[in-house]
Order: sequence, then C-alpha cells, then structure tokens
Amino acid sequence: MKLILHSAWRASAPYRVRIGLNLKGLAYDIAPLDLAANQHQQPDYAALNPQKLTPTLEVDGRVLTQSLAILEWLDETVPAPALLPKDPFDRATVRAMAEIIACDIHPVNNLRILRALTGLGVDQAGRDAWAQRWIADGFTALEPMIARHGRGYAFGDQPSLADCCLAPQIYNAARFHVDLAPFPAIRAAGERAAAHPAFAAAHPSKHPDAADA
Ligand SMILES: N[C@@H](CCC(=O)N[C@@H](CS)C(=O)NCC(=O)O)C(=O)O
Repeated sequence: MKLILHSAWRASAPYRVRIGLNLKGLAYDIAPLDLAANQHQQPDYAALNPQKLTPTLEVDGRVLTQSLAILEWLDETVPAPALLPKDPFDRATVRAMAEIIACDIHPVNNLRILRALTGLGVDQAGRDAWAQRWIADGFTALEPMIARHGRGYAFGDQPSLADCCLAPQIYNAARFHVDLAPFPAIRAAGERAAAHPAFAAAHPSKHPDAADA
C-alpha cells in the first residue's frame, strides 16, 4: 500500500493522522504543505482536497480527507493495535473524547478562523485570548472524562483515537500559552503519550520541513 500524507508541520489534524499511521506501523511519505504560504489553497491541492484543508491521505492513488475519517479507515484496514475499544459503549466514549477536540475545540481555532479574526481587527493578544477560551472550555469537559476512563492513556491503558487527537491539541494549547494546571488528567495522558515512540515520531519537530518555533 502506497501512502502519501499531505501534512503541515504544526497543524493538529495531520498530526493526528501521523500518530495513527505510526501506531499501525505503516510506512508513508509526507508531502509537506506550507500553510503560511497558502500552499493548501493552490489549485493542485484543491483538486485533491476541495476543502483546501490538511490532511489528505493518498492511498494507492485514491484520496481520503478528514482526519477522523482517515483514522477510522485506518483502524478498519489495519485492526491491530486497535484505536477503538471493542465494546460499543466504550467506542462511543472514545469517539466523544476525540470529537470534543476535533469538532468542538479545534475548528474555532483553525488558521482560517484566526485569519478571519485578524480581518475583523482582532490583534494577537485578542486571538490568543480567543484560542485560550475555547481550548480551556473543551479541556474542562474532557478532564473528568479522562480522569474517569483513563488508565495511563486518555481511555484505558492503550493509545486510542482520543490520544491521537489529544496529543496535537496539547501541543496546540502550548502554542497559545494555555495554562494546563487545572487539567492534571489531560497532562498525565499527554505525558504518557509523548513517551510512546509512535507519538514522538509524529511530533511537529520531526516533520520534514519543521522550522524552529
Ligand atoms: N475537520 C478537519 C479539519 C482540517 C483542518 O482544519 N486542517 C487545518 C490544519 S490543522 C488546515 O488545513 N487549516 C488551513 C486553514 O485554516 O486555512 C480534519 O479533521 O481533517
């Protein structure tokens, strides 16, 4: 299987997919996109991904988009190690954790939203305050779920879809100087994941075009 991941170095959504691919032990090429230079908005990329967002995963020439859809495809295609538990109730719980991040925290802090805020006259301090507000809001909901269900990782004692989303969101929270002191369970799960080779290899600093930041 020939896999090409269109990925941007600090972006959360492709970071989730890099973690998933690494957990499954799959080899893949990274096609880096420079979001600051708007490479994702160019016609050649838009032909692959009409949303002009990253990630896009090419699978033997076929195209998948949306990080959660890609991770679920991955889990169905390469079942071990599983990203979702077997029990339907547990699966729904892990999906709920992932969706708090991917559907409720991340979209309102995305580059295009921050650019739109800039266009409305919001300065850097205002944009940081915006991101901090919504990250803290989501983490406040996630914290008791991880405290209840985590046993090392966000859910149970193995990395799951929830960790694929959590590690990038913690990285993103640091970029916006979010105080993680009120979220000990989130911090503990993040530290546990960071020590896992699949997560370490997916870190933005390992991206082919990583810059100093
Ligand atoms: N729901 C999508 C979100 C994709 C997304 O928003 N990707 C960001 C990077 S994390 C992006 O490409 N942003 C470009 C922009 O906002 O202009 C997914 O999970 O794949």
